[in-house]
Amino acid sequence: VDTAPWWTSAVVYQIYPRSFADSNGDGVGDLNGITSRLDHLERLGVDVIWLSPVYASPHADNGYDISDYRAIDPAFGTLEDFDRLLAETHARGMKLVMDLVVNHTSDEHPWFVESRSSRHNPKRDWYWWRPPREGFEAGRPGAEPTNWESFFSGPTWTLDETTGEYYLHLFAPKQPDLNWENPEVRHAVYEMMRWWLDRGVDGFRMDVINLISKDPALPDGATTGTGGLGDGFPHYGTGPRIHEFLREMHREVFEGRSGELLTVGEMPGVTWEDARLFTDPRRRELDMVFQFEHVSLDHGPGGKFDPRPLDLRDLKASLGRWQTGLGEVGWNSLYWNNHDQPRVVSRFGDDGRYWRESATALATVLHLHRGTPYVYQGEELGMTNAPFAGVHEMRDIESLNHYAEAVAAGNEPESVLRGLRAMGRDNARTPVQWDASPNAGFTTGRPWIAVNPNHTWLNAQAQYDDPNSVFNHYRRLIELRHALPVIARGDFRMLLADEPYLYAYERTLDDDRLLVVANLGGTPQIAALDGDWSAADLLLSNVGEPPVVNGRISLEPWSAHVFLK
Ligand code: TEU
Repeated sequence: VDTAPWWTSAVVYQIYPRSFADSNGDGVGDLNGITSRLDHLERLGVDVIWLSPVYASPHADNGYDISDYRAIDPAFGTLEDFDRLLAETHARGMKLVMDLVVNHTSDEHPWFVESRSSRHNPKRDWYWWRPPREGFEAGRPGAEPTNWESFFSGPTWTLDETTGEYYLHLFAPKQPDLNWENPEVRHAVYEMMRWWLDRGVDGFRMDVINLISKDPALPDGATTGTGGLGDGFPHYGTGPRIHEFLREMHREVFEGRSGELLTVGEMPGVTWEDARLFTDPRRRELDMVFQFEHVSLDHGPGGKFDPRPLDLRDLKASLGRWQTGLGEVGWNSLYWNNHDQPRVVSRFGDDGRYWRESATALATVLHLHRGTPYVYQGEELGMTNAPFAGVHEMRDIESLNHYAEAVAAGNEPESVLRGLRAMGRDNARTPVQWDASPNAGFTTGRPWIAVNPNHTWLNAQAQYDDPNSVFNHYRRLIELRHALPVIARGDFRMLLADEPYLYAYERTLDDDRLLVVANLGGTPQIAALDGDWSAADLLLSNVGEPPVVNGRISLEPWSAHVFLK
């Protein structure tokens, strides 16, 4: 009997609603736009949709700043539109997972409006309020209660004049952190989660969920940050009560509900050892987590906006470690892209000469690992980074803040821009390219961020009927996971770990052996493998059958092959 959870053979598709499809011509994607494009997802064959936030929000961080957890933002539609999208998704046999952003709210959420109104308000303790540092006058530099640097530049504390105290925000000042030490906060969150599950949603992707437990002593961090600021991560990342909180959430929200739900925790800085604890089914915390190790390997000495070329051996060592670490207990999420990462074909592939080959080779390598693959909108088309002319074409608060800070600190604007062009989050946020028409079929109005000019040839319409397209390659990868238990559940063994351009591994289940071998570089390679693969079935290739003599397989640039024997 197959007792593996349903999500071992499932593939998730992430929608960033603002950039997916606009139904009313205001230049911003919306729920009805998504509903109108569900055929695309059905055709691709994905099992689950994860919807980035669609709740009421002032949009300081594109919806990751929520002012009402039980309302749909008018920019995206209405609750009625949402219910229709959910029903249509279910009617097509797919599930829908919501984004849960509960490390922080918007500063415009009524909870925070009350909390800031006076030191004695009953909701005061729902957020992190602290007086200025001993001996410092409120508002002066250095008066912040800790030296922590925000993810979006500057200190993590903002002074509120009303009460003369500071509040904590790990992200923007418009994203105050909730105080999870307070049980009222936790139970308000659980109640809201039950409300959405009762409405029919199929689970949650939990935003920065490993940051919710802070060390209440709030110690300073080592001063590594810009302008004398410090790294607070050791004091809020995977903090002292995180496992307790997630177990409580599981008990209060998920216990006794259908086993068909999905929970995935987004966890910057998480190690595989922690991840194994979070995803050990006996501990009843989460189904899987998003880790960040493999998308940090190209960060340079100056951080993410100072990128360096990826060494493929580092990538294999990292992903291989996670495969092994979560091999017996726990479960991996597999992703190259999301709304926070540059496009993978531009980042780790070749978006010029070998655009199609590198997009499909990278997809092949990722999808056949052990774990649940996530496809980010447009990735299935091989969408690329955007050619931003300057910062005036960028929209993301992280990029804009970083630019202002780095230029004020005396850096050359052109060199700051280089980092943003390579690594900025807006690369992932340009509209989905549906067809070759002026706004790529995304909107009839003026898009909130420019459409990539390459939509004239890179678009969904051009790929549906082309058997060799990136889209059809993703479709076949998804089909393979559905069809073959060895992909869903087989063991993983990395091969040729020291080869700088080859990515090869074996999956085994009972008598089945699956071989994935890819050349992730622009020159021909030969993979010398143990055993004879010449008689094995070629299940999938992005360039056609390769010459195989016993265990020696000749690989064209950016070719990827999947064998079964
Ligand atoms: O991201 C959390 C996170 O740690 C980073 O990926 C972040 O996007 C940033 O790039 C750090 O350099 C989540 C959401 O996915 C992101 O969109 C939000 O901005 C953030 O949390 C705050 O809610």
